Amino acid sequence: MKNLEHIGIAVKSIEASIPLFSKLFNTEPYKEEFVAGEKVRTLFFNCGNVKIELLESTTEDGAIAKFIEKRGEGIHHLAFEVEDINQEMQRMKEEGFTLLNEQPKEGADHKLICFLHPKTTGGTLIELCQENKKGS
Ligand code: CMX
Repeated sequence: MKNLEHIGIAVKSIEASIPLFSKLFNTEPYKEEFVAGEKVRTLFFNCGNVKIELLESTTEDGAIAKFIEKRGEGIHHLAFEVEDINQEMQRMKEEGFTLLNEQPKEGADHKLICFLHPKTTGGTLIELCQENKKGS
């Protein structure tokens, strides 16, 4: 793993959350993106070297909607950048972590991503991500 790339925060409404997070980070969001495969709207803030990704569900049965229903709004995942996502996924698998997707998939912000099940990572949903050169 190279570095913490972003922190995902689940919110009920991105629109309603903008004033709070703009005040908190003392900056405006710089990008909004709809990720069809994940059924989420995302909004990004820069905070030093780390991005903050607000996540709003676009469906009632999506991962973010389910998370908020069970745990409320708040930190949803930590995303770590890796050099070679296929290699890191293989390593994680061999170490006994449960991958939530067997192949890297396309995430927000031109990234190839893979999630690890929180039950195998001590309770935190971890995302591996790598720049998707093809998609950028
Ligand atoms: N962090 C920590 N724990 C979490 C969690 C999260 N984000 N989401 C769910 N859990 C917990 C549940 O509360 C549950 O705990 P208990 O058994 O103690 O109640 C446990 O994990 C397992 O729950 P589950 O019923 O097996 O699975 P869910 O249907 O709740 O799904 C998860 C959980 C992580 C497998 C699913 O959300 C997933 O596949 N996530 C990956 C994709 C994703 O999160 N996409 C949205 C973001 C996309 C983006 O960033 O662009």
